[in-house]
Amino acid sequence: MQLYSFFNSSTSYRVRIALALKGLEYDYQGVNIRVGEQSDTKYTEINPSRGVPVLVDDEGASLTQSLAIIQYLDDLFPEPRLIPHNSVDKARVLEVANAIACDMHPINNLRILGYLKRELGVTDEQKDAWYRHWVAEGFRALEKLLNRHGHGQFCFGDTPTLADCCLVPQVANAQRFGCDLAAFPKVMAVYEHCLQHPAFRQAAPAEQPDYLA
Ligand SMILES: N[C@@H](CCC(=O)N[C@@H](CS)C(=O)NCC(=O)O)C(=O)O
Repeated sequence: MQLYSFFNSSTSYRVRIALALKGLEYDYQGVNIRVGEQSDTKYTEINPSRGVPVLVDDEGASLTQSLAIIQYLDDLFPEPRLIPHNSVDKARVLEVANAIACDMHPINNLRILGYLKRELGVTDEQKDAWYRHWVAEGFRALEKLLNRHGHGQFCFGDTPTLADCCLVPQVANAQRFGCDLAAFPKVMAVYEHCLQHPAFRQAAPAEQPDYLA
């Protein structure tokens, strides 16, 4: 398999965690989204949405969208299972994953921040305020969800799920942007617990071949 990824892309990080949890090997193809490689003509043939990650499987099928990729991996390589079978458990895991992947990530994506600056002329301070505002909104909801329905040391239980694959990169991103996360102790406890797991450490930005300090 091949994974098109950027070291500090949170969506790539989600898939890297899933691959590491399942013990799957892959070729790492770095796409530097900081310099716009996601918009190179050759790459847009691979992903018309101009983003990472993309997974190319052993049969050559090219898949975009991190949650779809993780679901695909979970179907093909069910151990360890990241999306539970049981309907309620599955819905809880997807609830957290979607709160991050649909409500939080898209409005703070690189192209959105770039548009705010370039097209709407906001200052760096205003852009950072935008980022921090939506992170706080998102984590406020997540903190409540996890306190209500979470259990164990991961989001749900004593083994990681898709919810943890989404939570860790989102926290890492927020820390990179200097957000104060003290108001979200449950989110942070799950984050710290995940970081003790070897698969989460293997998937971390600093461990990737395209890492830039
Ligand atoms: N919903 C997509 C989002 C993919 C995406 O936009 N990834 C970001 C990196 S975290 C990206 O490539 N951004 C490039 C840009 O905004 O130009 C997924 O979950 O895979």
